[in-house]
Amino acid sequence: MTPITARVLASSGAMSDHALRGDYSRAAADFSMPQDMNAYSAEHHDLWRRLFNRQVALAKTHACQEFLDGLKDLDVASGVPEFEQTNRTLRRQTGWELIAVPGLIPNDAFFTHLANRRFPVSWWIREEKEIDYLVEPDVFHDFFGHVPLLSHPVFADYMQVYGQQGLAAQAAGQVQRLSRLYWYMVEFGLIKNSQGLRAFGAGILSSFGETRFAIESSIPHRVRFDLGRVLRSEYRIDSYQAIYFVVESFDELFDASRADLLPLYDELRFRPDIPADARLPEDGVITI
Ligand code: HBI
Ligand code: FE
Repeated sequence: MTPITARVLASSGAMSDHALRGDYSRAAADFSMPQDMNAYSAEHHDLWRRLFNRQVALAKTHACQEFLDGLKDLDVASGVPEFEQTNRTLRRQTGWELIAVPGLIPNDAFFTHLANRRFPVSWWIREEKEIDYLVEPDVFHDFFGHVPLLSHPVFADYMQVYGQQGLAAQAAGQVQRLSRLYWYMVEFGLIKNSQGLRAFGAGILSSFGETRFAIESSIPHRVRFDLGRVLRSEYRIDSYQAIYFVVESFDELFDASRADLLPLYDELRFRPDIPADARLPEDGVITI
């Protein structure tokens, strides 16, 4: 395992102990790299189209309107998208831009990019046999899952604040607790509004199985968003979530999370972590 891989694994925390797939040797110091459109074969574009068409069909009934609105502007049904093409629109909409990266990158690089409105997108696409599940984020997870909401002003602001909070959390030794906010909201967040219960998390919306599970199944625990509960809640990286947190609006997520979290870390310092499958009496249970 090369030193860089060990560093990424050690810092990202969320990854189990396996070598990363990307070729990190070609990335710059900030882990960005050129997206080589010639690197995608006809099979890769065909795989993108099948993944895209399957998820778009499901998103119509399972994703929040803000995600659908963002997706509509992207025009990426025909194959693996060219990030620079998307950037021309995205920069104009919310000042965000996509950068190609080899895969998961160390927290400090990740937070620094987000704090500067740069979203890291893994350039490679999964293999056929991984169509339903893969451990590391590929271009379909990062682009289809995360990019549509970067055109939504409140969510775009929230993602930049998260990057700034990440850098502050590193200085305070609180990255593990902060990373749960990203995990449970940016990756696996649900929203319940006049439309009903809908998904906005990228980890949900880029997965056929988890999109249906998160919205339709009676198995998971769904609770009202509570910042302290999220920061203390452990999570699973290799199965559907045991718990999903539900906001009523992105304003709620932004308002609750934009405050300086340092006092909250201190308040929670001696409160133990909560197991992923725990159901607490004070949980605001959301029924479907
Ligand atoms: N790197 N490329 C990439 N994408 C992520 O989503 C990502 C990452 N590194 C760290 C990370 N996410 C999370 O562990 C942070 O929220 C801490
Ligand atoms: Fe993600």
